[in-house]
Amino acid sequence: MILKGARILVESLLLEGVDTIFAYTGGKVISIFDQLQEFEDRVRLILPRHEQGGTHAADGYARSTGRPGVVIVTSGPGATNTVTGIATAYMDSVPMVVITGQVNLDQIGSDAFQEADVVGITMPITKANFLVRDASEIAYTVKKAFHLATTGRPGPVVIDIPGDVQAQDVSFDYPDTIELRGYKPNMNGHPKQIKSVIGMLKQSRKPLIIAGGGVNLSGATEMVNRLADEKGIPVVCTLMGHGVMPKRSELLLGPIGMHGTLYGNYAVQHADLILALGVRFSDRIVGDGAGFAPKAKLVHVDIDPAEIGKSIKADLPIVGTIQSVLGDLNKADIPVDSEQWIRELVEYRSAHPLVAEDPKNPGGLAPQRLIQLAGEIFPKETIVVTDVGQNQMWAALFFGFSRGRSFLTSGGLGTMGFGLPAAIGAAVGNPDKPVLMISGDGGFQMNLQELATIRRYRLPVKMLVIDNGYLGMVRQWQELLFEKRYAGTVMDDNPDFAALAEVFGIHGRTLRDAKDAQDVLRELAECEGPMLLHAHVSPSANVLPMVPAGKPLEQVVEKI
Ligand SMILES: Cc1ncc(C[n+]2csc(CCOP(=O)(O)OP(=O)(O)O)c2C)c(N)n1
Repeated sequence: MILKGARILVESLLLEGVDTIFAYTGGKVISIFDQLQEFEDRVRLILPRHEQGGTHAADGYARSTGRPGVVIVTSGPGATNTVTGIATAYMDSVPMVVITGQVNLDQIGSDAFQEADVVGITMPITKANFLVRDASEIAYTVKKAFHLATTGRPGPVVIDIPGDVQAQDVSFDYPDTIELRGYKPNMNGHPKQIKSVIGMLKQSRKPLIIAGGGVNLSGATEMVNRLADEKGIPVVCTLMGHGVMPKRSELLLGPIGMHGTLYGNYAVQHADLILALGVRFSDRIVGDGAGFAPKAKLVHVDIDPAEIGKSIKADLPIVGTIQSVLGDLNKADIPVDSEQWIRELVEYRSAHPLVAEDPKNPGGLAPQRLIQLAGEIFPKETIVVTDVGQNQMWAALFFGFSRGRSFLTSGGLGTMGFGLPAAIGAAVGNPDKPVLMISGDGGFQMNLQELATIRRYRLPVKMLVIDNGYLGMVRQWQELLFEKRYAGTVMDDNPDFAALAEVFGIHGRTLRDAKDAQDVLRELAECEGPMLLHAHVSPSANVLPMVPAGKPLEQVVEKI
């Protein structure tokens, strides 16, 4: 069958099962859009208002559904606008395929109109990227891109297609298989290593599981739950590992690291055996590497061998999927003697609880309490999407998550402006689940043009904008380390976000008083369409406890 390159691309995407594409048009992708129009009944095209928004939306779609997000943008500025979104997905190992238009082959390198070296620019932030030089390569490249994006350690892949390649007529034949030399992710942990873990667990009196983003990405939450419950092993998580266990489980001790709970960090520092699952031990988790988990033997399970030993030395490295390793461990009869350890942790926890208030502003509207209330009011299947900053950490600490893929956040890159568009992607991919976006006043203003996208597709996203009049997380650092010199962090002249939502055709409400919080949050949870709640919270609230960067986990600041 002879087809044009643009048509081949679209047919290939359909054969990969793509039914949703986040796309923004332009000169070098018009022909692809034109072809997509013919398949309107099979592919939903979501048009954002900015390519960064579209890319974060595809990311939110992928994180929440487990299916790769697909993005199409034009050459030059269209492509460069996706860079932050691609880097965000790369840092958090999110499967994504980004298709960029490119200037014609003979114009490449000539500073042509809307030319940018996309392959060069995205090289360090993609799992792989390809410039397609002939239409006969399109089908194979698409097959390869989806395979790479979704297997092993997932990640974004870019396909750059020049305009004249899209117009070329060639014969179309979609490959059944591909052969990628040197690319063979190791799926199963070595039987000898599995035997060793079993032995180590039997001897341990203070075992601990650290669940990382890999647990969510690979859909292994149920398996971790089972292991923890059946063997009696307490669980802590990284920012990306939230949702690993039911929030009320006695075994769950919340997040660890810089913005972890006191009891989570205590567990790490006193454990004698740590089973780290899909964790990359970022500096935010480890603090001072030399003092991290000083008493524990470390078993590190990861699909990516490059992660093991990168920042923390593993006593027992296991390269494989969490499913395969936990499948083996769950089958094994392992008596773990951890009763006393669990009792110790429960006691420590009740002596050092999280406090959902701002001690500097008693009776004020504390953002911590607001988020805790939201966690009580919103249905348990809610997907929470945060922005970056204090709002993100308060959501992580106080909302309470019970299922995998229910907490979407930019962990690795820490991208302000992620929340709103990623919530759009989550809503597009999960029409049956409530989606709550929690954002700060600063981050919300980085991509608020996407309110128009919410309106256009009538996506029932609930938005909680936490306005503390500051770029709060940085203000917190200035309070702690720069003698309260609030350089460049004051935002006391924010717009009326509720009125702004109304301008976009979205219901908006304002909250100022703690006593109204319950009612207005209920309205947010129960209203049918999208709604924005602009909450004026206590400006002095801080994320506490916190471990300053590079310090051992014991050096906790409990009061600022
Ligand atoms: C794109 C981007 N620019 C700058 C930063 C640095 N940064 C991290 S948190 C933060 C403050 C966020 O303020 P806001 O959105 O109001 O949220 P809050 O911390 O008050 O909840 C800043 C500026 C960032 N993470 N991302």
